[in-house]
Amino acid sequence: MKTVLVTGGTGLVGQGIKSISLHFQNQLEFIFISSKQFDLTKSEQVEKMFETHKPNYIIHLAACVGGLFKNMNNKVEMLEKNLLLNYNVIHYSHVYKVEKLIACLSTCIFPNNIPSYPVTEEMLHDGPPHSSNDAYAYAKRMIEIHCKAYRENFGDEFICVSPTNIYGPHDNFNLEDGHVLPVLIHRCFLAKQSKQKFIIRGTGAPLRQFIFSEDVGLAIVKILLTENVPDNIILSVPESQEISIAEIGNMIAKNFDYQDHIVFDNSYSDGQFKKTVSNKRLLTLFPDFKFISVQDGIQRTIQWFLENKNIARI
Ligand code: NAP
Ligand code: GFB
Repeated sequence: MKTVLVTGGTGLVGQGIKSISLHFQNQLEFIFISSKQFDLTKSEQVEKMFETHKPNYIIHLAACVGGLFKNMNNKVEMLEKNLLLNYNVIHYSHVYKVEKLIACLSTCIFPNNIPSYPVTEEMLHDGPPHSSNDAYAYAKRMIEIHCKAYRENFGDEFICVSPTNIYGPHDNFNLEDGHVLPVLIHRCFLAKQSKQKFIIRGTGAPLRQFIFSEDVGLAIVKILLTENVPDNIILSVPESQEISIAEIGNMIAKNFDYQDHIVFDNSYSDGQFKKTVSNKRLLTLFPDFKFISVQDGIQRTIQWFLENKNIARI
């Protein structure tokens, strides 16, 4: 039985992996790590983590993560914490002879100005990312450079995945730091509770592809168990499922029966307008991969939030 250590195991994606891990219980023993056990920005704690668990595989999810406004307002923290913890995990994965490492990039780190969409994996370094999250983006891009260096110099199987906007149970619903989908769920809940307007920041025009956390978890574990995969794989729903922030807000409001109370506040930034990505490489690997629909995903996420709002990150 191979052991797979999941950094960031208590987060949105980590919990997504946990929810599908039973399907792989005959092949993998999962170890889910949180920052309370090991602070990965500290190299001595990373060494201790490897000494303690000696994992065969690493799924590296841990990161200082947030939505548009957290990225815009905390660039130094996003850069320094992510550079530190990514360096430590990748460096010591080599030192402790990890057989396979999968590290997480993101579709928001790709170049902002693309001559023609969709974005594909080869475009990663073809231009600067959107200014709203450039600090986070460059810290993430160094993961790809670092893994590539270990592949070229030592033949390590260190590869990356690039998820698009992820949502689901155990997300960060904090109104300032969270990503748009969980924030709009939380804000719509509060608006209805206090009979206030449901405010959606910006114009609502920007476009996104939203993927449910369990789909990301399943894709990552399937990639882990597949030999000779490409060194970077975008994890996204098809381009055809790209949706505007306004449409997402309306879908969320309809779940709360509150769609007549939506107001857009365009004094706030829209951030990146679009970042349409191709999932061709993923579907070439797994032609039968089925995605949970955004309608079902939103319903499940709202239900989780309502049942867990006392323990959720708000
Ligand atoms: P999340 O819910 O915020 O979880 C982040 C995880 O990282 C938490 O488990 C946290 O542990 C851990 N962590 C943070 N700082 C740490 C430290 N210093 N030492 C050890 N652990 C630390 O994030 P997520 O949404 O699951 O994201 C997982 C990965 O997917 C990240 O690499 C992110 O960049 C990437 N990604 C996310 C999205 C998205 O839309 N969410 C999209 C694309 C890519 P504690 O909870 O114990 O503090
Ligand atoms: O998920 P999000 O915060 O980040 O989405 P990105 C931002 C979009 O949602 C902008 C609109 O167009 C915002 O104008 N929006 C509307 C809101 N209301 C709100 C609100 O109350 N809060 C937030 N946050 N947005 C993410 C990166 O970029 O892309 C992540 O920040 C990750 O780290 C992900 O990499 C893939 O989609 O712009």
